[in-house]
Amino acid sequence: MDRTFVMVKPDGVARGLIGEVVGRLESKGLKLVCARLEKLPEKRVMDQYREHIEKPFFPSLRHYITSGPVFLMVWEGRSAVPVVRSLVGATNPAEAAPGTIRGDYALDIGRNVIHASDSPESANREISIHFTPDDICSYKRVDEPVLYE
Ligand code: D4T
Repeated sequence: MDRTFVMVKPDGVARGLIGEVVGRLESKGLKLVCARLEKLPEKRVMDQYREHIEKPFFPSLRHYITSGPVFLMVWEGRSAVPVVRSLVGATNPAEAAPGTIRGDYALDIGRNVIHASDSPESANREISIHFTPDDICSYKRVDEPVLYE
């Protein structure tokens, strides 16, 4: 099974959207295998957003992402990376389709509620920034036999 890293950002946590996000991914059939609520330390912000460090929006992104707790998760399921990206919607909520998380719950690219890995390689990298292998839980969902052919 594939894994992806998902983070409800400080705006999503402050707006009480953790349950909505978790509910949507659970309803899809994905399995939550790890989660933690915390304020991100500076070092992990730099690791998480390393490709954006030189970008003009990085200072405000860094300030905002450490402004309150985030909810970090690992989700498991077939094609978990593209499946979660499609549920999350376009980076700019103004362009995100209705029915997606950003399409339904956000207006501003700098307050877009959620992050999800954009490739299996990013997922592995991001999971290892925030979690150790021992943090990942292994269990069966009772609906697994009917979720997959
Ligand atoms: P994340 O990484 O949050 O899932 O977003 P995306 O993968 O969809 O988009 P991204 O990497 O291009 O952007 C990372 C992060 O920076 C914020 N951002 C982005 C911003 O505040 N202003 C901007 O102009 C851009 C491009 C939003 C997401």
